[in-house]
Amino acid sequence: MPGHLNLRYVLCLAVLIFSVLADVGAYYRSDEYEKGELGEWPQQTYHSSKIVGPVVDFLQRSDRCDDGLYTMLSLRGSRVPSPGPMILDGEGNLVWTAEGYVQPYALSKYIYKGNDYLTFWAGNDAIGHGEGMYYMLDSSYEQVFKVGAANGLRGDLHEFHITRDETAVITIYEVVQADLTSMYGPAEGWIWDGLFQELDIETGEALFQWRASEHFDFTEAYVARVGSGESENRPWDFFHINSVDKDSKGNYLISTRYMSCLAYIDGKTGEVIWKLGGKKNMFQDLSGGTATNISWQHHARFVDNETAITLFDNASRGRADPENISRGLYLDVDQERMTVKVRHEYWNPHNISSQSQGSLQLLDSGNVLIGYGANPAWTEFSVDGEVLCDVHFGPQFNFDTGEVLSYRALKYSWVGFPKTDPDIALQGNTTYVSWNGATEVTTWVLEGVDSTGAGDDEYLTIDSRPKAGFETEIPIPPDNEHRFIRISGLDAKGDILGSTLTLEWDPSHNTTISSLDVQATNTKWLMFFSTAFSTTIFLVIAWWAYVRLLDHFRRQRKRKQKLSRGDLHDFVTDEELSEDEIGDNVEFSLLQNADIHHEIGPLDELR
Ligand SMILES: *[C@@H]1O[C@H](CO)[C@@H](O)[C@H](O)[C@H]1NC(C)=O
Ligand SMILES: *[C@@H]1O[C@H](CO)[C@@H](O)[C@H](O)[C@H]1NC(C)=O
Ligand SMILES: *[C@@H]1O[C@H](CO)[C@@H](O)[C@H](O)[C@H]1NC(C)=O
Ligand SMILES: *[C@@H]1O[C@H](CO)[C@@H](O)[C@H](O)[C@H]1NC(C)=O
Ligand SMILES: *[C@@H]1O[C@H](CO)[C@@H](O)[C@H](O)[C@H]1NC(C)=O
Ligand SMILES: *[C@@H]1O[C@H](CO)[C@@H](O)[C@H](O)[C@H]1NC(C)=O
Ligand SMILES: CC(=O)N[C@H]1CO[C@H](CO)[C@@H](O)[C@@H]1O
Repeated sequence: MPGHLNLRYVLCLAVLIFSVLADVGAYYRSDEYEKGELGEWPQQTYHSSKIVGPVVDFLQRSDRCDDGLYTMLSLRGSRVPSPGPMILDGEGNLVWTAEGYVQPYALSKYIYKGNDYLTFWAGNDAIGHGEGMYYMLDSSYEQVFKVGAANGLRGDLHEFHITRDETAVITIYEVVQADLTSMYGPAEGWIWDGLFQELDIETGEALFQWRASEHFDFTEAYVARVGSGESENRPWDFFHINSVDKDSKGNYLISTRYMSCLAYIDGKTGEVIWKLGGKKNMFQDLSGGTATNISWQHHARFVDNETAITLFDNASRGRADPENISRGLYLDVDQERMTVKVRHEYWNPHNISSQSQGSLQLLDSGNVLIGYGANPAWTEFSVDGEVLCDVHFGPQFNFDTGEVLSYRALKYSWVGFPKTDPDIALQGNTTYVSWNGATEVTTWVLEGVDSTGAGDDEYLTIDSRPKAGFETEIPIPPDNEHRFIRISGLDAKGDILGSTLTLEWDPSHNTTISSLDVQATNTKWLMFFSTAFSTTIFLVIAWWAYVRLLDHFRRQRKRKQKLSRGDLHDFVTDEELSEDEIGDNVEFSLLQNADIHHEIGPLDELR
């Protein structure tokens, strides 16, 4: 079997080398990668873009994972210099990322009012939960919605889920006072209360709000209070809500990490209808305890018309401990009979124990995708638990260190038409092209003209290449005679989706230039010209003011002169002189008079 597998990977690798012309591409079962010899966060840079992309290591791969969907990560961690929501293709190549959304959580795709949106949270996550905003970008990556929690509260990172009712459910952590005597604490203690809200996305108003401390006993928590709860600065995080789903009946399914249970909440009264797992589990476990012994779980979702629940279980209770290995759970839940049964369990072949975060998604293909949260890994299983694809986006050597991670790992279809132009770089006789977020380009066409300022129809095709990875390389053929080149991106139908800037190519020089340089230079020139322009305007105004001032003093001088002499009163009155509109002619004539009569003497005395 190993021989057979090796051949398969060699073939995969060969295919990869031939199809990916510029990206480093993915690794396959790389010891170097997993030992951290390729870096704490293996990454790749590109010629045509300043973006830094990830490099993944496939530990296992099957064409049964090739469903055309994209992997959505919210990449962050101490080794990730540019955290951001991130989309990868089936080969592990970068498709899109955006800087400036820090720290990103829970990148997902939803259809909202008929349109596709990328959705995620970004904000301050320093305290283990967060204070930030919820973002929705459309297919051109324009930010269409930026929503916060309602009622003056701050939106937490753990959930941003769009419901079947086209509303959003989000989580909130709020510091409030609570009587902690049941936990041997102060009567006027402090807790991090766990809330969730259902929001109207357009108005940002809360349609429903629920608060854990009103419905759960503190004694149901598995997390120790010791060291917290005594002061407002150190509230006790007793509940730790981390997912919210809404069903067709208008009720909610929530997950509480520190009570190790799922709860079903009445959508009208907020009453807890049932609890699954934890100290007050209400279900009969038909799997002998294996369905209800969940712990520190995440991402609970109703599936199969609400007859089943999927979740990511055992984000172990402390630092990674091989004794408690994370598992995906697919549970049959009978809400009438109040029974629960394990339909499937999903185990990572490398026994990953994730102490936090994680996700489980049922895919349309029938496969199950698990994201390992605190650990940079995702695994795709067949529905009955066979491992199909096992992928790391950080070395195993560093697992559980928080150096590279993604809150959830999810797969969705996505079509992106960025508003930017594609980026081109030229190095010697080689061109490179990339277009952050453009999913529909299938072919890159190298085009040339003989002069700048040519119209689109004057460009002639020099060569073309199928799009490969994030960045595609196209050599300029030796017989090319066009001095100016650009690259256009074509979709499957052959329509042009966008063209790069035109660069000048000089075969006698080994030049290195990219559209980013040109844009930077343009920006510099723009800055130069705008600075020059504003300086000129300033000087003109200053000169005008100076002349006016000079004028004013001159007039004053003249008036005083006249007043002392009296003989000019016949020509100009005091009133006229005091008026601003006084004519230059009069002034001029006065000056002339003064000069003619050599009457400057008395003025010197006045100074
Ligand atoms: C709890 O779950 C684990 C993993 O599924 C299982 O091996 C174990 O037997 C369960 N414990 C009990 C008490 O049922
Ligand atoms: C889902 O279940 C409800 C009743 O529980 C039933 O009326 C409905 O037809 C089911 N829908 C599907 C798609 O199976
Ligand atoms: C493993 O699970 C047990 C409960 O079965 C729990 O008491 C223990 O703290 C867990 N260990 C870790 C390291 O999470
Ligand atoms: C994973 O754990 C199982 C038992 O829990 C063990 O048999 C297996 O060897 C472990 N695998 C690895 C890769 O450590
Ligand atoms: C580029 O190609 C031309 C021929 O078209 C050749 O003369 C030149 O040396 C090449 N330049 C580099 C940097 O390879
Ligand atoms: C062209 O320049 C690049 C870097 O600027 C260099 O890596 C490359 O070797 C040069 N090629 C030739 C043919 O001189
Ligand atoms: C697989 C595994 O280790 N499961 C553990 C998950 O957590 C529960 C509750 O703490 C344990 O009972 C299981 O053994």
